[in-house]
Order: sequence, then structure tokens, then C-alpha cells
Amino acid sequence: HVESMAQLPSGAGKIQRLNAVILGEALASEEDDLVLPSEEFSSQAHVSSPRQYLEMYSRSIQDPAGFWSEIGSQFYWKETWAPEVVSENLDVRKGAVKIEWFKGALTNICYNALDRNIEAGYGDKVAIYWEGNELGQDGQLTYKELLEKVCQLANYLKSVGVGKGDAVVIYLPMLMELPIAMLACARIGAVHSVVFAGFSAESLAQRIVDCKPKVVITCNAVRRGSKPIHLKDIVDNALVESTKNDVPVGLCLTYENPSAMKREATKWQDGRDVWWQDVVPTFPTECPVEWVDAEDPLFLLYTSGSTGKPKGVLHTTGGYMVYTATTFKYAFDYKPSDIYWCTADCGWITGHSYVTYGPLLNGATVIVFEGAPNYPDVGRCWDIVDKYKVTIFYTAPTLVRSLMRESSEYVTRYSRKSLRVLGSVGEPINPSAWRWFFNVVGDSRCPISDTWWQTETGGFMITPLPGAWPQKPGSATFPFFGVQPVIVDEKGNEIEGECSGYLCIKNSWPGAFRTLYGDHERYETTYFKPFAGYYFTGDGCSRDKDGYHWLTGRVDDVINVSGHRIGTAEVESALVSHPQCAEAAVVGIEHEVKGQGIYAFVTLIEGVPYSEELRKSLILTVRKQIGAFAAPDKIHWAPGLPKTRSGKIMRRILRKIASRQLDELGDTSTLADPGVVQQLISLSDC
Ligand code: 6R9
Repeated sequence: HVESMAQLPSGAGKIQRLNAVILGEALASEEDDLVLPSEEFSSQAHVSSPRQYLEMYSRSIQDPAGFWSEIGSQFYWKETWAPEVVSENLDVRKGAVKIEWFKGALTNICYNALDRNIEAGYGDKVAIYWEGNELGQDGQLTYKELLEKVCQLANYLKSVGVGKGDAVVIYLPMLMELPIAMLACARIGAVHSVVFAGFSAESLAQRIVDCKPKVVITCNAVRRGSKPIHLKDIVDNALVESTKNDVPVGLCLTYENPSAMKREATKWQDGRDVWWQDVVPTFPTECPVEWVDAEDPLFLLYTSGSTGKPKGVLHTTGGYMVYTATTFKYAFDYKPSDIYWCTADCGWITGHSYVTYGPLLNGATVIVFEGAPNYPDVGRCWDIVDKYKVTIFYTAPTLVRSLMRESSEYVTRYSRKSLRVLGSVGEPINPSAWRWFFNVVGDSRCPISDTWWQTETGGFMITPLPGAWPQKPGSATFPFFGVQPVIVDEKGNEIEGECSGYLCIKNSWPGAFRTLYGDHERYETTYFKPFAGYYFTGDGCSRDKDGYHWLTGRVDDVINVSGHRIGTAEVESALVSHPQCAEAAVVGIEHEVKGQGIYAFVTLIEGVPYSEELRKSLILTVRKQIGAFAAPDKIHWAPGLPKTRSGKIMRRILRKIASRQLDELGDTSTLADPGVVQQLISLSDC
């Protein structure tokens, strides 16, 4: 793997010399650690060397239409596309932003995920292993069985008048019925909008009012950890609210989840509510496919912006299908014998692209886990890995860090020898968490795919291809095929070479979102106007001398201290490298002299007491790793951090606590544990 010189195209097809991967030099300078893939791994990988990556990447940039046509033709299309494949305008100055891939072709993503794989001989292969909240509570469906379930629900939905283009809101926990419902909608051309079942009635109502679904699909209750949550009550409240806003929903299809709640105990509205188990199984197990245009909408997924109401990110069918399947295959080096587990919930984009569509399009066996990773104890993940012989494990840094706080005996008591690839998503993974994940969980054998992407991008954008490149802990490495990341300065000028700035993308890729539902103007303003001619990601990024990309967090989280731009993630990473620090979140506060100061919330390893000495030693660590200018002005001891149910730290709340604007905390109801906020406030003066 020691390639002396490699070439990495960057910018508009320009080939930039990459002084990459000169192993001896990089290690000698001690600037970065390289983690080399093993010979054994690389030799069996889809992409086994930097050179092979570069060849494929160059082709994807020089001839995107040819590159994606070739991959696209591996799917089933009722009618194929015109030779153009892609038509795009990303430049607001030239008129409306418009992105189209495979326009005019007819296909169906459910057909491609299920029927096509069954025809290819995967009918009796397990599509989904379901693991419930309780130990020993499980189930499974083969591809054939999954298709039958999907068809029954699709037929039911048709019978109640749901057709092509109609919206269906899905508010379900991680039961098999969640991917079943998504696929059933896709089969009949309906547009699903999954709302994470941790959202409040108010948030659910807001989404219902925006997309006006014909049906809401939910279940009566769910148990997460030891806590039962009555989902149907939340839906009831949301439907009262949406009715007040002139969006009454006539049908609430409710799955009875008997291990959480009996149907007799469920509040019911006759005429509107229907039990899934009473109707769906009575429908035929075959359902003809609705062929849709590649550019017909597949789903809407609401995501929060920095201001205003949630945005309905709209993805269409053909490009999304080709892109999620291809990124899944390469970034995880997927092989048919793999058993794949992604811990994300289908309520987020990761669950759409990498629990449901990407893996199933590849004919993969997927684990759907309903429970919590710390129930009954913090070894649960590794118990599941051993139980199903998981080979690819994909999770978020927040989970890695929370497990790191506990004794590694919870990990090492399980074998984990089936694992071969690990993955990370959702936020930058700090090098110390990366190392723990790599060394402890993966026994220093499994490459880590640190996949950078967004709800808007549909699939991976910057990601390692395991086996291809040496890795640098904490770097998402290089762009995926067809993706042209550029780093621009405030004025929107592209910066070459070693640099940091705003991350933008030039040209479109098949998985890109096409609009914000009902608000194309906001789509253009938010994403295409800040730097004309580019898609603006909202993230900061630096590129090192070897061309590796380092995501530094949202630019709204960047702090400017005495003219030095500091990514909150950089300071956090330095703090958590301290042996007694478990987790850290950093925000900017106003500072008289420096413009902005650095305010750090720090969670210590279980059992370590707070002390003045420790405070000094934490600050010293940051000074040493980044520089004196990055030393935190304040360390705020935090027994816990405010996180959303998907594990993202709510910096908005931390900023308010840091600046003592306690009456402006805003909505804290979507936090996994709203109690941590009071705890933090009471510790403010320590
Ligand atoms: C997939 C997902 C998108 C934002 C994105 C960035 C952060 C995601 C990351 C990462 C660094 C990674 N992010 N993956 N930052 N390294 N590997 O999480 O989508 O919920 O829309 O969030 O998450 O800041 O802009 P979404």
C-alpha cells in the first residue's frame, strides 16, 4: 500500500497532485498516524488500492453519465433512460436549480430490492433479523416472506384509496413493520414520510400538516429499555392538532405491539382507527408493481435547519436507488455472505438509506434492533453481534463514546470475531474514540468507514473504501465516486491544496435531494445561494497535505477566537483525548477581548471526581494539542449532555446555558433526557 505518488482529482475535473501516503515520511513527521489495511483485507476488497480507487474516481468525474449508466444498468428498469442520464443546474444565477438523473426511465425501488433479488436466487435468504428490546425476543423474514408482507400492506393501502403520489406518514419504532411500510408505499408509488417515533405530538402534527397524508401508520406502544411509550396517544394528540389546522387524517392504521401494550388498553377512535392485524393479513400476498418515473418522489424526510420550521427533504426514485445501493456496496465492502447491522433508526436518513434501501437493494441480510444499546446492560451490542455473527457494524460516535466510558470488559467478554468492517456516522469521530472503536471493538483488525453525508445528500459523500487507502483516525478520507467536494473561502473562491474552509459540492450526484417539499425557493436560498454555483453543505472542512478530508463540524459551530477559526470538534477531540474525559461539547461565548471565547462542557469517566487540578490538566491538554489560542475559557462539569434521540448534541441549548440566557432555552421536549438541562444549570457555577 505504499504508493509513492498518487493522483487525486479535485475541483472541476482538475487533477491535483497528491503527495499521499508516503508511509515513512508521514510517520516520521508524527503529524498523523496512518492505519494500514491488512494485506488480507485489501486483497479481497472491491477496491483494493489507492490506484484502483483513483482510476474509478477519475472515470466517474470525467464521464458521470457513462459511469452511472453502467452501474444503473445492473438494476431493473421497465423502460430505460435517454442517453443524457443527468441534467442539472446548480447555479442560481443561471435560473432555477434543477437536478434530474435517469429522467424518463421507469422503475420501482421495491421491485429492485425484493422481486429482483428473489429472481436472482435470494428468495430463501434472510432479509431481516429482528431483535426486540428484551433478550430472546426476536424474529426473521426471508426475502420471499418480506415480499409477501409488503404486498399485503400495499394491497391494503390501495384498497383504502392510497395511490401514486399520495403521502403516507409512518410513526413506528424499529419493528419489522417499519421497513415493510416504507417498501409497501414504494411499491405502489406512494410517498412515505417517516417521522422518528421519539418526536413529540407537536412535531408530528407539524409534519402531518405540511405533507397532508391520507393515512398515518403507527403502533400502540413500544418499550425502549425499561420504559413503555404510548405512541398511539402521541398520534391521537397530533391528529387533534392537525385537524385544527384543517388537515384531518381519516385513517390511522395501528399495529398492535403486544409485548408493549394489549389492544384493550389502547385508546381508540372508531371510524378512524384500524388494527393492522385485523386487516392487512387478509389481503393477497402478491401485488403488482406501480412503475414510476426515475424522477417521481420516493420519500419526504423532515430535517431541522438552523432556523424556521423543519424542512421536507424530497428524494426521488431512480438516482437515489442507484446511489444508496452503490455507496453501500463500496463503503462497507459488502459481500453476499455479510450480516449487516446499522444501529440507526429508520426515522433518520441513515435508517432510510442504510437500514432499508441500500442493503436490501444489494440482497443483504439486515438486523433491525428495537431496543436500546444499554439494555439490559452496556454489552448488548456485542451480544447481538455474536448472536447473529454480524460482519459489518455501523453506528454513531456518540454511542462509541458512551460505551468507551464503561469498562472494556463489557466488550471483551464477547467474541466479536465475525466483525470485519466498522462504520461511523452523524458527527466527526474524534481520534481517541476512533482508536477505541478500532482497537477494542474491532480488535485492530477491522477498517472503519467514517462516512460523511447528510439527509440532503441521500448517501455517502466522503468516505473511506475499506481496504483501499491507509486510514487516518478521525478523517473521512476521500470523496465517493462522482462526488466533487471543494473547499471555499468566505467569498466562495475555491482553495486548493492544504487548507480549511467551507465544504461545498460541485455538480450533482444521483442521490442528491431535488427540492424542499413545497418550498423550492428555500431550497435555493439555503443550499445554493451562499456560494453561487455550488451546493453548500453547512459544514467546515480541512484538507491535509495528503488530500485527506477532515470534517470540522457545522460552520455554525465554528468559533472565532482572536481571529483564529477553531472548530468546536477540534477542541472536543483534544478534550476527550484526556484519559479522564469521557465526552465534551464546546460552544462559543461572547468575549470582550477575543471576540469569542471557548466554553467547554465536560463529562468525566465514571467515578472520576471533579477537581481544580483536573480542570487545569484538561486546559493544558488543549493548549498542547491545538495551541494556547484554543484553550477553553471555561470548563463546565456536565454529568450528561443534552442529546436528541438520534444522539446529536443540542448545541443550541448549550449555547444558551453558556451565555446564561436561561429563559431562551426553547423546546427541550425532543431531548433523550430533558432532565440533564436542569442538572447543567445547577452546576453552572462550579
Ligand atoms: C447522515 C447524517 C448531517 C450532518 C452533517 C455533519 C454531520 C454526519 C459525519 C458528520 C463528520 C461524519 N455528520 N456524518 N460529520 N463526520 N462522518 O447524519 O445526516 O442527520 O442530516 O446530519 O451531520 O455536520 O452536515 P444528518
